[in-house]
Amino acid sequence: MSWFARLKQGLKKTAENLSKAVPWGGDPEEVLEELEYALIAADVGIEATEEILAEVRQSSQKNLKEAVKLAIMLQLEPDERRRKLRKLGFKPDATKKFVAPKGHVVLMVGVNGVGKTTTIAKLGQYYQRAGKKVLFAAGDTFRAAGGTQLKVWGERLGIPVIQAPEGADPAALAFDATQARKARGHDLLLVDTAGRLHTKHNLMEELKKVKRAIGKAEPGEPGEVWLVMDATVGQNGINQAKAFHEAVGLTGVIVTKLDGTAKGGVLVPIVRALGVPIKFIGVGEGPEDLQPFDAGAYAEALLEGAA
Ligand SMILES: Nc1nc2c(ncn2[C@@H]2O[C@H](COP(=O)(O)OP(=O)(O)OP(=O)(O)O)[C@@H](O)[C@H]2O)c(=O)[nH]1
Ligand SMILES: [Mg+2]
Repeated sequence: MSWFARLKQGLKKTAENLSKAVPWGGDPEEVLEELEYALIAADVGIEATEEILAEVRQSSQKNLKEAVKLAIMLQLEPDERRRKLRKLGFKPDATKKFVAPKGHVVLMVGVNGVGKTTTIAKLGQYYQRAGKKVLFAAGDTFRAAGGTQLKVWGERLGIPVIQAPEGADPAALAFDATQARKARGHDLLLVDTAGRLHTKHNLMEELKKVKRAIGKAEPGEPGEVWLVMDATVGQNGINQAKAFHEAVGLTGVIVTKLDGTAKGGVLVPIVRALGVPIKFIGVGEGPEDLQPFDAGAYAEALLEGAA
């Protein structure tokens, strides 16, 4: 299956509402009314939905579907690109783009069960295929199974894993792993952390300490702090995301489990609330199901996805 076919397959549940419930080709006002409900049902959020409708109404594009694709894409792009895109019109870029991390250490954070550990494994494979020498740090020292899970992935992929005994200080492990990366000459260190609720003060403090420890071992690192979010939680995940952003300063978001939800529009309010780009999306459990995020391909898949 091609990359784009996989994306369409993964976004099918969300795309179904947008392409089926909306009477494309009918009376434009009726189309926009149905579109409004469909976008809200997809968890795009009321504010963004209103902006999308206003953008479509102002558009010189006669084809409503194309105008909607551009409006969705504009919601997800950084400001400078947004201005350019508005001039250019909708040109989906369904080519796979490479996501180059800043620096050498990526810290992965998020609440329990969102997909952090499996995403690290998938990212490990992604960067390995791009020719990078990857190292994992099993920073989930909270549960013995957390470290073992990453160890198994590491063995399968041929990626070494820095581990510590259950209950060990995750900040000490992160410090150790960051030094080891430099000493061993690996290009990229992916640091796993135990899942935690954003409301648990001591656990959020622990996360800050992990980040500081990485910076002590190597100034300027971690170059990236990525929050993993579960799309099935929809807009309820936004307050969680804000709390993580406040605590550790996110540089990117990875949204997983888009295949399991009709709320795939949630990417829009996430970007609005955090002002942080989406780096990858997960559209299934397989390693190929983690894809670099491309707003154009996403908008295209949402509007053309469901058969
Ligand atoms: N369907 C689907 N499942 C996914 C996706 N990403 C991850 N998962 C599944 O989500 C489950 C939990 O994944 P983990 O990686 O263990 O989650 P975690 O965030 O590390 O969990 P904790 O360490 O307990 O906080 C696994 O069964 C994964 O296969 C996705 O994009 N789609
Ligand atoms: Mg985990």
